[in-house]
Amino acid sequence: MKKFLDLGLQPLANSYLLKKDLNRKEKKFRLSVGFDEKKYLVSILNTVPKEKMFNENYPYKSSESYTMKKEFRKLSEKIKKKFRPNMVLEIGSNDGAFLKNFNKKNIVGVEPCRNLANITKRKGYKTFCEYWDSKLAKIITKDQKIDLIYSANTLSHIENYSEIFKAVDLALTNKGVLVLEDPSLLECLKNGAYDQFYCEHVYVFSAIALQKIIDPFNLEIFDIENTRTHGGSNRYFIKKKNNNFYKVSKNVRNNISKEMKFGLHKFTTYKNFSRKVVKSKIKLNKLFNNLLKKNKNIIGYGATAKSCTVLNYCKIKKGAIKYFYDTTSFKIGKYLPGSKIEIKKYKKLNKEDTDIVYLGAWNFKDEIFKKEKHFIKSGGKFITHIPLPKII
Ligand code: JHZ
Repeated sequence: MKKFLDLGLQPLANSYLLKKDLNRKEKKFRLSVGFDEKKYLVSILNTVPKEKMFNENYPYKSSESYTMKKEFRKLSEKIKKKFRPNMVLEIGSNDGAFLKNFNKKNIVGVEPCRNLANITKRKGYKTFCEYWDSKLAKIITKDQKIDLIYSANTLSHIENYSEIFKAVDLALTNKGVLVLEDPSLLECLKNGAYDQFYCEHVYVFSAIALQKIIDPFNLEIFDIENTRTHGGSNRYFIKKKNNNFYKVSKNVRNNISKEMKFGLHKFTTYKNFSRKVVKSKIKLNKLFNNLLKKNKNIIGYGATAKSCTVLNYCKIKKGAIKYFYDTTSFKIGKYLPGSKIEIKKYKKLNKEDTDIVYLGAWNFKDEIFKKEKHFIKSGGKFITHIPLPKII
């Protein structure tokens, strides 16, 4: 693994602080990112034990976003029509935003964060509050194997992907399909989205890397869809190699050639990216400093895990952002890790309260701009660092 990017000392991205803990020293780890030239795999170099991140205090809820709910609804309709699965399983079912589109008899969730698994259980969906592995796969499929396994924004969080694919092979019927969805490395590099790297994102995948890592598990990608969620993601459709029911689509070849053309197989591409990241940091600081000189009242919108990387890496001046607005119940009243900026319950933006808003949830820009059209009409502005720091 060759290191190409150093994002400094970082706290755990989703460890929001209570007011009483503000003076306590936070545990930090070095966030650096590397490239494996054999596997074409990009990953962070110091990993954090999963139990420290995915436990009963996990704050992120998929159901909080209109965009995600809409995407899950659309995808589940497509899955039902195209694959007609009798039994579906979701790895990392969070608070049930995807599960809820299926009949309770036909789907099962796996979610290690107890607070989230409990929400789904309360909705009446069978959910195993465990980490997905071969042992659990055997228990779940004792009587019936799975026709379709779905997992969004989860594989990139799991260091030991071998165990995941072993368990998938055990659980899936021979004609079964695995659908994986994660941020696209190509989009991440194109957008300068270095904030896709934080403790939870052990990997940011490309199609060329995923193809290599699933090969030893008798699995192959037969289709890829590019989606706009989370700043540009890939949805991979995967089957067992000896399943001739599905033909390999030309989308696979097209995605791979796009990635090779961009140079995702070459270390120099990543070194160039890291130079751009350093420039982005300098520019973002300049932008904040200029606004503060003009006494602008700046707040943040969307206290994302990604914001943790940006605020701590760029060392944004204390007090530069007065507070963040967020809709997530688990985050409200707490403080962002590292920067210790307060998170307040979301209120519609108003020019009287703020001049300019830092877009922490830049990946939901369209949804947010629609919601805040009055603020925008009245001259309200946003700061974004994607693809480069600027005011919009
Ligand atoms: P969002 C999390 O990352 C963590 P984050 C995790 N590691 C991951 O991979 C992705 O999710 C999938 C708020 N918001 O989705 C809600 C508003 O307040 O970009 C969320 O706190 N108002 C699992 O945290 C945050 O922004 C709004 O109108 O980087 C969005 O977080 C909208 C749209 C969002 O993920």
